[in-house]
Amino acid sequence: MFLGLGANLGDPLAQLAAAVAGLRGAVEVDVVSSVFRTEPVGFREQPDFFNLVVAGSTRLEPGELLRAVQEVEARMGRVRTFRDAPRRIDVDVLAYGDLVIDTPELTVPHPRMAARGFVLHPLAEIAPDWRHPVSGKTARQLLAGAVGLERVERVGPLPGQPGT
Ligand code: PH2
Ligand code: MG
Ligand code: MG
Repeated sequence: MFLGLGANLGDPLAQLAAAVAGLRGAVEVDVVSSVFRTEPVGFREQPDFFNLVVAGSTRLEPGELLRAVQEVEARMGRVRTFRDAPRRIDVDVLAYGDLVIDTPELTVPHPRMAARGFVLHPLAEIAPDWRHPVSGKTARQLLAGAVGLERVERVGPLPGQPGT
């Protein structure tokens, strides 16, 4: 299972670290990617984001996992205003094994992940051979084939995490 994390308000690196810590319990975190500084996609008049991807496993069903990550967001003071608004923390379920889910609450794999550098760069770093269950393409292939991605710059390991 892969989660995508992002933050662009407050102290993004500290919030990413706090969110990864906050996931433990719900999620067994196996690998944390480097942090990438990324240009905002969608609503562009906002600060750069800091993004990373977590690989892990969980005993929670997908819907339960979604609620667990939303609880982490809420505990960290996420305020929902408008779509793509700046935020202290965002935790998205990117993929859950080979499952393909499309319900009003949750779409897995994340419908826009193959077009987002802020997902593909960290994902290809930690799981280059992971295959998208719908397209059959690996993370490495998705990244190589994506055109017109936003600006993405690797910052380094998340503070407090072993380096990658
Ligand atoms: N998240 C969004 C919209 N746009 N852009 C970047 N660079 N990083 C994000 O995490 C991000 C975004 C909606 O969740
Ligand atoms: Mg998001
Ligand atoms: Mg989200």
